[in-house]
Amino acid sequence: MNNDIIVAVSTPPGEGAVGIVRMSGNGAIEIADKIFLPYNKNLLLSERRNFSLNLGWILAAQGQRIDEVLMGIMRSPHSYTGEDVVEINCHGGSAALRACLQRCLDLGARLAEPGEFTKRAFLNDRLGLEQAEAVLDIIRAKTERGLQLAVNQLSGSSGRFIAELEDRLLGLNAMVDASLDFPDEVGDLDQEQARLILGETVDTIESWLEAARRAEIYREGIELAIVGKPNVGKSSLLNALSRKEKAIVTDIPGTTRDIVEEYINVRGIPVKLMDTAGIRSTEDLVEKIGVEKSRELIAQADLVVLVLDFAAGIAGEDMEIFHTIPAEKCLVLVNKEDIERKAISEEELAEKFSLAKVIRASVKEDYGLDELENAIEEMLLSGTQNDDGMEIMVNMRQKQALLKSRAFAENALQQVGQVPLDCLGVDIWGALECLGEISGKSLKEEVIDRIFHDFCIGK
Ligand SMILES: Nc1nc2c(ncn2[C@@H]2O[C@H](COP(=O)(O)OP(=O)(O)OP(=O)(O)O)[C@@H](O)[C@H]2O)c(=O)[nH]1
Ligand SMILES: [Mg+2]
Repeated sequence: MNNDIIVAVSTPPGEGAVGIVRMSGNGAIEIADKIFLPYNKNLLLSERRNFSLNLGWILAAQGQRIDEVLMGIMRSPHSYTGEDVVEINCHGGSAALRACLQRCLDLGARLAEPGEFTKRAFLNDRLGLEQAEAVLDIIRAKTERGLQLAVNQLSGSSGRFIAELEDRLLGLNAMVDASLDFPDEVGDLDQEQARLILGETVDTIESWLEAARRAEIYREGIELAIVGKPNVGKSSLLNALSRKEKAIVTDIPGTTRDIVEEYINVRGIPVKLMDTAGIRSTEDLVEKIGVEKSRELIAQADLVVLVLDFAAGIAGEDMEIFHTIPAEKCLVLVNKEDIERKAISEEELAEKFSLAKVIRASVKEDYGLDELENAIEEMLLSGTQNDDGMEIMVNMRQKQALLKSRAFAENALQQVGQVPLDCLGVDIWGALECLGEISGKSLKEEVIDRIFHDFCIGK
């Protein structure tokens, strides 16, 4: 099915020092030979060493020089796709790249679909499906931590977890089959053993889903809304956390009227900060709309930092805002700790916010911000222990497969001893099949097509 030669520009559009045209398929090196004039004229690319880089010119159909390039040769099966691959390193302007691409197309290659190189790597057994998906996560990683998780995945860490699980379930399935087919020789199913295996399976999938929740935070990031009364220092906080002068800061209450957004990295978690209009009842139409938006943001955000002001004290409005924030996503930051005359006492804080995490800070003096970052990390990852060794990425598709697999395994666990063996076998097999969807062993072709369509062209 993979007999055609595919080609695409693999580098992003725009100017750059280098741009790469990538071509894969049997015959790709021969096409490259037809458009290439090497400096060492005596050697064809097809006669060159594997993994060699060859300097020369790309030629137009009439023989004019298009660009000086480096041709990289990777022969099947030792290439990304498992097929013959040529990577043409052009200069990174779009004209040279396009002309080079066109030459390959003219000579019989066809334009690759998004993700088709990686899809071929999967179909040629160079990558497991979960590894192929990790390639996408690597491309999209926003922080080093997210990248690390994706790289773990690419190196096959979750593949090993799956293989272990599958192994155990296959063993159990064999036990069931044996008791079914040779009851006289093997005897009845060892129910205790069966429960043990199924229980372990459910537990493993459970901790896997837990790791998934963690990984999702690192991959997708979270939204954090900064709310509070006017003039408490919300915009100053956004500027301090992002180390930019992004939002306008003045001592006039009501400075911020629209939502100001900025992306930061908190201990490897991509965080979208959203500074809002100070919340107060007002007759000013523009400010009113801003206040309304702030209320919407509280509902939408994953975390909300309520900023109070040591100089201003705690007013009814503060408590009103506080009560609109769901407890599990609320952090209270009491700002302007640097001022002498404080209008908020420790007793007041303890009494009014007994259940919330309260941080004393001075944005001006850069005090308390570390504690805030710690608290953000802690709240996001709370309840997800990090010591299960499962440093893996799990995407939506894989998560669905895990949930289905767990349901089958749980069902089987409950039914050991209660139902005929062949019924039990159906659930065990169901759990196995769902695991196979993660590795790609039991996936239909159209599903595979969909997965790779999320990729960019040239990857
Ligand atoms: N002393 C002191 N002043 C601060 C601190 N943080 C902010 N301020 C001052 O407080 C005033 C208001 O700061 P902003 O960041 O504009 O406050 P805001 O909450 O965004 O205000 P609105 O946009 O009007 O809702 C400015 O004059 C800041 O310089 C702090 O930690 N200590
Ligand atoms: Mg502001």
